[in-house]
Amino acid sequence: MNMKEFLNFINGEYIKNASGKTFDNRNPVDNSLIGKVYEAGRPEVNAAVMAAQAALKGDWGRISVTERCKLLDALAVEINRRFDDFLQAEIADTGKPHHLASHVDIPRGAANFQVFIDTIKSASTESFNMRTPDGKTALSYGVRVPRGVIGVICPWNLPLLLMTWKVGPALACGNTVVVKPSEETPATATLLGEVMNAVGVPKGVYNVVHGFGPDSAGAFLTEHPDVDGITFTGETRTGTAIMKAAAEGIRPVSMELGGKNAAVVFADCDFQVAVDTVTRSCFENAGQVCLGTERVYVERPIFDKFVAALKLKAEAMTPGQPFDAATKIGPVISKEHQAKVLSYYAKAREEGATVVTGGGVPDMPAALKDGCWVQPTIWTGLPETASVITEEVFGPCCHIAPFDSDEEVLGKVNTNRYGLATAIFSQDIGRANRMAQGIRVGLTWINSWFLRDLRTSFGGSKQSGIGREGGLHSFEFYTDLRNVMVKF
Ligand code: NAD
Ligand code: 6OD
Repeated sequence: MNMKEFLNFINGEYIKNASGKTFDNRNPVDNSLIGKVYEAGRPEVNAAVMAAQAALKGDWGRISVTERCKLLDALAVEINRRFDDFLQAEIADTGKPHHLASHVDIPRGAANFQVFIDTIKSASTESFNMRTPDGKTALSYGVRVPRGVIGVICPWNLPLLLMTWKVGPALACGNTVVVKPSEETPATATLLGEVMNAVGVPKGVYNVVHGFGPDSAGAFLTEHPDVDGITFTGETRTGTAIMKAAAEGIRPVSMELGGKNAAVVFADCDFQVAVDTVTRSCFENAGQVCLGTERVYVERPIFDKFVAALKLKAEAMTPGQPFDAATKIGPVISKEHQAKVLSYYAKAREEGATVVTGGGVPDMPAALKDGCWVQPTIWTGLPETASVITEEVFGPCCHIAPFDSDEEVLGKVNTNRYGLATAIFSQDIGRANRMAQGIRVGLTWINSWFLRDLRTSFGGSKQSGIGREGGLHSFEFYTDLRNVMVKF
């Protein structure tokens, strides 16, 4: 296989770096080398930010909303035309099954540009008339202007989807961006540069710098004084470091952070819907979805039946090659993450869990033995203070506990520092809605999970984030709202 090179994309051109420093990009399916990535140092990050600042003052700053929207549409069309290139790149970086990448990651990567077209075209602002003390009139109105250069820092779990979820609205609002993809998944952000050039997005509007966090491209970007705002998706601890960097110069942040999400399954649920959906919310993308469930609370009358049914589902999650139709689950992202997930599996045992299924590494064929595999895992019997009930594992695992009353389960669900998402299963819609309104999270699904309407708000409460993205909510971060008062 040809060794690939992942270059930085700055001012419309692919460039290496001044330092000559590279790092490996590996395929988590078998840990094979995909290629080398050129790490951006301060000179490259500075060049990217300067290019983004210049683009704001150039053609991009002058084009109309209609022209911007035509480009957004063209981006979506071109991503779909090159669907297979994006698919191959995303799958090589993440090892995720073909059915998942082709139904979720890549289509959403395109949709994230299209969905903001209607929103930006119809976005309005306030205006008020008033009488002045001297008997004249004053009209006061709001104008939204682009915030400027946006630093976009992304994770590895849904690389194209989560990156375009920020770049789409940022460009719709007239900003320019410097993207720092995860060091684990550099491919699709790099490829998107070709798409930008192909459809005629002006140079400097979209830039990509590769590297790590501290003392690398991530920190150089977030510390850069000419970055006007930072949007971040990733771990809460990293978000804290980025907020500290953003405090210098009082730059605004948008934070999509970690979660420790619960599912609440009432005895009156549609049992099959609950089992099928919780299977997805626990194990899809090998449990590496920020919205995924790691705590399941089941009403006592159906507890044993539910545990048995989820066990069967977990055991049917066949691991394997992404393009094999029988594959239901891929590897986790890296050897480092595999070790982290397995350390939680060990902790759960030490803390007294009953291992219902899984708990280790699956037996894989020789060609995949070096991959980053972990078994889908279910525990019961732990106290609410156990590590795997309080801390985010970000792997294919969950603890299942019984409950006896709405108050009890509400208390347990809310006793966590995170507040990202919940899934509730009940056929009593009143009860499910009362529960939903009492849970301190940004997102609740009733009888479903990860069902998205991109016009609505997305984001976390408590330590799961700051701000909301999606639809008009994205404009709160990606624009600066100014007020003009005219006296006449
Ligand atoms: P991470 O925080 O380790 O890394 C995310 C990005 O931040 C990477 O690009 C990394 O290089 C960069 N980074 C790390 N340290 C930095 C620093 N000091 N300065 C600037 N950049 C820095 O997260 P991850 O492991 O890539 O992703 C998994 C985490 O992301 C989980 O906690 C998950 O819950 C969370 N996540 C949240 C959402 C959401 O919408 N709330 C979505 C996806 C993932
Ligand atoms: O669907 C989305 O817009 C979104 N941001 C999903 C996040 C998933 C987290 O892993």
